[in-house]
Amino acid sequence: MEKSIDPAVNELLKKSNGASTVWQRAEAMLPQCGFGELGVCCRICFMGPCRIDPFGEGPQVGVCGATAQVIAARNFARMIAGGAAAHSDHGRDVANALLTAVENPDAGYRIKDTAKLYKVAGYFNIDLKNKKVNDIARETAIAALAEFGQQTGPLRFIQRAPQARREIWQRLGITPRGIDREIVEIMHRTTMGVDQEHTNIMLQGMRASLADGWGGSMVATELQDILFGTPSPIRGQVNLGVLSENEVNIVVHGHEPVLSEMIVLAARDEEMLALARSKGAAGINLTGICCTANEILLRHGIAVAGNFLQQELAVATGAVDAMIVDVQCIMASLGEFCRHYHTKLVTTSPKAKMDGVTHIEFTEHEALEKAKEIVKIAIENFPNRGAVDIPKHKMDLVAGFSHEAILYMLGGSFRGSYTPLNDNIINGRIKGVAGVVGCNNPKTPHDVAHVELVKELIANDILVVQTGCSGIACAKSGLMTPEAAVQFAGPGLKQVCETVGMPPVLHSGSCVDNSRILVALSEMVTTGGLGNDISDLPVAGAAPEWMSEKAISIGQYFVASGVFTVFGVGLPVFGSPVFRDYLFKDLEKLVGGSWAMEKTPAEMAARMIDHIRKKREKLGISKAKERVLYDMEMRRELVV
Ligand code: NFS
Ligand code: SF4
Repeated sequence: MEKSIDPAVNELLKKSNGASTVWQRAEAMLPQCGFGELGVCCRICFMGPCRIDPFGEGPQVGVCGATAQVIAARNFARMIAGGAAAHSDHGRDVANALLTAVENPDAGYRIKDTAKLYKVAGYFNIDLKNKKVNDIARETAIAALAEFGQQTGPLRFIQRAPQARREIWQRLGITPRGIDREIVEIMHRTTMGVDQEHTNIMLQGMRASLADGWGGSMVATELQDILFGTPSPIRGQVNLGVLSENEVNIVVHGHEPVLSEMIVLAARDEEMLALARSKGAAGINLTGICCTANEILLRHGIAVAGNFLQQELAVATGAVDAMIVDVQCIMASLGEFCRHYHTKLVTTSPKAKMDGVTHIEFTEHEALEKAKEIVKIAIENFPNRGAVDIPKHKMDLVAGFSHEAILYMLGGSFRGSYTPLNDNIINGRIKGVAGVVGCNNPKTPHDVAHVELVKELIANDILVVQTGCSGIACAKSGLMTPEAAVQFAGPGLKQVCETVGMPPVLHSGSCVDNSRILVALSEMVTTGGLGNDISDLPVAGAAPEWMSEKAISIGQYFVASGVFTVFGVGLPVFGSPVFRDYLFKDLEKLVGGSWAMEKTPAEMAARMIDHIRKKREKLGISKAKERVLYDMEMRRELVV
């Protein structure tokens, strides 16, 4: 079987020049440790490492007496902590950049979306009267930063959730208090000899995940919109074919637009362009990998070179003059990989260095200056290019579906509203909405599950909203063009897409932008007609090819927000039937959402479609209503 559904990947894999790829290393790793894969390996203290025998023959408790469910729950909660920390620390950097924009205009940051600033300031109870934009921005940045170290809650953005949802969190005692506090408390409760009840461990797991989705990630998304603009529909291109033969290719890879936005400015700078021409290049071609690519795609229409599993292959084209990385999802192999080609790899974050790799520290205060310094490295490296092998494959897409964009697209710019969406769900043209998100994983053929799952969903009249590497996967397969509705969508969804002129699959951004989906779901509840909580909505979530701790945090905050969420590949919980059943069954009684795991896209789709059907039945919108013509008899009965 081919490694990927993407021909660009399969082509480049055939011609490796000695640098090992993620697929080769994955194969060399087989067989992988079964205890770890099942979630029942513990190395939290040094009486261990301990493992539970899933066949019931060997040890059933660790040296300290920890059961399988305690070990699995602690591991799971720690994954949430890792993921929530990553998203939230990103949010913190954005808040710092907003503060920098106010205090040091020379740094290069500007406030782009004042309407959003006023709105966000409102959530922080900042008085807007008689204040300058800069003062409001300063107060907003300081208030956002305070959310991280806050000791008593609730986090301010929690107020955006439907009341019924907030009451559930209140009752369970899982309303997040402070972003950092919830993450630290997981680490405390899961260290040796503290919380020994899987249900109680997971209450904190849920609270920390909510501090991510409705906290750190939402701070990142909203403040990025203030600084760099709220996305609206924009055309772009995707896949390795976007690399240029005759221009300087710069690939930004990682997550924080605080860096990539400045590279965008620097790459368009006249002085830089002139320098590029002086080296024989026709210009500067900026593209991206992973979520930082999604960020600049949504705001500038800048091309995406690929998703997570394509990072090495971008270098293997021989056409990348510099790859600029910041934080998260950057493979440790890149340093060695780039040594096989002319590509200059540059790390930029004080939090993320790599052995033997050039480091240019990017600071918010000298943002634009540093960005130019980095762009210069790429330009200087252009003449060193050897043979170039750029696959032809690339695809058009329309991206930029922020919650606000969906609002205006459906309701018109003067009366933005979710009413048309809700109406179309109620009348059954659209059966429901699915969020399909997350990573790639070499354990499963690249992009296959994303594309097949999403095709199945839209064929069943389910509108799909995407973020992250999953969004890039479906964009490459042509699912994010308005024409895709005609080709792939069911009759009802097709009709809606054609009327509005939108694709059946909406790209909403990076992984922190999953917070946009939370806001959209809340808006659907508020708009009315679909119940009074997120758990009443005919919606479902999926991460078909996940690999990162961040995906677990995202999955958990969707579940804790009331959404049925199915993961592919596997989940490290199957070594404890008790903990597995807790996630897959018991949670639904607590929070109205639950986890599931299915190996194939067909099974994932079936579970999601079934869930959406059940929710429609419960809402009483499952059957098409027949129009009844009242006769005199019936009218009389109505009056009585
Ligand atoms: Ni999300 Fe984005 Fe991709 Fe997975 Fe990594 S880039 S933050 S974690 S691999 S989707
Ligand atoms: Fe083993 Fe318990 Fe230590 Fe974990 S905490 S390594 S189960 S002794």
